[in-house]
Amino acid sequence: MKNQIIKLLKKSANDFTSGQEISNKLGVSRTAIWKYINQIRDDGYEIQSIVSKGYRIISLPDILTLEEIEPYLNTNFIGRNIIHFDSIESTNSITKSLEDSKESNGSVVISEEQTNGRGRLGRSWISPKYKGIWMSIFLKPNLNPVDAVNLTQIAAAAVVKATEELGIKTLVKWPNDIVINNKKVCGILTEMKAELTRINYVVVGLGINVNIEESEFPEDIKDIATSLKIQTNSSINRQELTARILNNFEFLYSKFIDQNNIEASISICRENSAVIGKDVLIINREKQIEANVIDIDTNGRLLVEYADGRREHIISGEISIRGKGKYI
Ligand code: BT5
Repeated sequence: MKNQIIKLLKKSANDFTSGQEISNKLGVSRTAIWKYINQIRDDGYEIQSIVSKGYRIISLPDILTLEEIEPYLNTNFIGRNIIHFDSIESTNSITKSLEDSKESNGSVVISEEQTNGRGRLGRSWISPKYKGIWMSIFLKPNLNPVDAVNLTQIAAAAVVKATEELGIKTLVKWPNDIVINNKKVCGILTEMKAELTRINYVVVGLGINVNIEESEFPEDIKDIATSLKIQTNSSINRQELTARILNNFEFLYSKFIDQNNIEASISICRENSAVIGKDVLIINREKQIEANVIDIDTNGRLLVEYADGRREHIISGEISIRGKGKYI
């Protein structure tokens, strides 16, 4: 009901909409409307009310609800159901609970902040309130579990395309980071529940540092983390960026699922790679080995060459890029 009232008020833009009109159109009492209006105000909408005229919206909040993202969204199923939180431990963790809901394929969980945001291997992800996009896409793909790694590449490609549409060049640091000037602006955490040959569900978690200020990063990640705002010197519309990521994600995901085409995503990751041609350290558990990155192959694996000339295709892992005298 709240969303329907917001929609109605938005329609009449600067004009007032009377309580009677809302009541007639939505079939609820004027007292109930007054209660909903107060809840809508609590969500951050500024609403003027004049007894003889009714209600009108004065300003919209910077929040990532479906209502605010929808004007930019052109998907069929990704993000058409958005579960929005003000604050939550981790969007990836809560998304897993959608497993039993039938309509959940393509649902998206977004929180304005995460109190226990998660990275890979038990690491943590800093997620300050209203400053980023902390979201998880729930999927039930008919895929072999080994192909699920490609969903990270699809997500990375979607982020690169979406930022490009806003005039911001980002690069993919294989396999799950998006960087600008060698600093991390986005991390992706793909998790799944599967049997040997069948996926039950996949959760693709994306953390994008949008309007975080330099001073808001904790000391230990200051040198490796950045935000779109720091890099462009301007605030970015989170609602538009969220929708653009979801739009690109659906396009590339559908290509993969319906046409078995992963090349569309891989070629975006290849053309916008932060690692091809670079000397890197490949970090696997405790072991680190130097290599030169040759390419990303048609399956999304990293093709590297070691000092002894031996080549290898790497499926997943972590790498550091050689900077001036050190690895970053
Ligand atoms: C990642 O892990 O890069 C995956 C991050 C995924 C976060 C999203 S947010 C929505 C969804 N819900 C979740 O709970 N998670 C997902 P990894 O490659 O392990 O990188 C983690 C490391 O990045 C940390 O150990 C820090 O060094 C650094 N880090 C933490 N917060 C950061 C931030 N906001 N920006 C840049 N770097 C960060």
